[in-house]
Amino acid sequence: MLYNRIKGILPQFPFEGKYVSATEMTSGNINNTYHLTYKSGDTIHHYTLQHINPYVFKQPEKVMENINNVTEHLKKTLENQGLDPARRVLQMIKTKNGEIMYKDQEGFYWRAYYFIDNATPYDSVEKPEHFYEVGRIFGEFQKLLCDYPVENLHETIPDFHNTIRRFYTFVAAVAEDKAGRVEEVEDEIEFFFDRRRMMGEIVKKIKKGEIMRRVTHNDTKINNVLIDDATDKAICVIDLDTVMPGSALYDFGDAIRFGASTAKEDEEDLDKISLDMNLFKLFTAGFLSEVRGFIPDHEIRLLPLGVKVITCELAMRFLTDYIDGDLYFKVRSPDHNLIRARAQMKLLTDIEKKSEEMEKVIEELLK
Ligand code: GN1
Ligand code: MG
Repeated sequence: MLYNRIKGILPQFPFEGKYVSATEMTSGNINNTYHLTYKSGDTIHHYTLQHINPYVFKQPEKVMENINNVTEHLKKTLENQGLDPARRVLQMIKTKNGEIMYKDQEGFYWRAYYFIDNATPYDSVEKPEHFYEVGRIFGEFQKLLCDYPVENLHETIPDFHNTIRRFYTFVAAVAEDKAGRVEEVEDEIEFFFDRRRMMGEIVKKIKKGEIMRRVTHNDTKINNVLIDDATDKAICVIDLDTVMPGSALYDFGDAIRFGASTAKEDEEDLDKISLDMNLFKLFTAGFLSEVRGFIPDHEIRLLPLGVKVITCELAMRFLTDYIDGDLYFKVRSPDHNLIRARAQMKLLTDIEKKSEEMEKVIEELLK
């Protein structure tokens, strides 16, 4: 039972009132997340409790240090602009001992946040104008952090978007064939060999200094943005686990990969999957409304490359995990990672066809 899993953890945090209920939130692929309800008198309190995945996050203290630094900076910047950060920035709750996380008897880490009420993280675009807002708030996220020193952040998952390294990790997984699955995915394997040069283009541009390393979110899915129920405006960027030094191209690309697809990330019917250019336009307009001025035009013109590279990266990460026997991502069936990989490969094929069209949209918006 869910309560039994968390009952030893709850007293470690200063939650207000009496425990009422807990439900598991299942949209994440990595951590276990619970929505808690407490009550004191007539007042209801909501919290988010998370168990951090130790396989993925080897140094949770560093993850939390990054989150703490970034949220403090966001808060101060908003306050300096005369804005109230209360519903706009994720707020951690320290343990009763004043720690940033609680380490349980088995050595696993837990953390808690205030839950932001009357706002929704959508898993897909329900109203097109929401996607403009998602673009705008991810652009704003970049803007609010553009004066934060990148070198102060830990690289909590080293080489997270180092797609050249990721390709070699993939090749090593194929060679090892831990789960005996390689034979059945030969076509898929070839797909990535065909794209290995393209996949490395952003890494090379960063190395050459052609594009800047920035503070990036690195998991810009639409469900990592809260949309205010009353105003339909994006109010808060959540899931700051992978905030690290990175490239704006990946943040832009990942948001498009997930949110502007006509189907779910793990859609089995490949005919349903394509890139929705209307959603691409809306997101891009929102994003550019915030980043023009501090992201130079030559970098903005590379945003479609970000869409291609990140979709290829995700497709290859899902296939790698399938080949490894599902060690990294949570799966709901034995072939879930293969389904995800094939869906992302189909999406990439469509993205490749629409590259020029994406570039045209950007030229129009730059005018
Ligand atoms: C993972 O668990 P979630 O949804 O926050 C993954 C992202 C992937 C995403 C794909 C730390 O994020 O990189 O893009 O799944 N997070 C990590 O849905 O690997
Ligand atoms: Mg995440």
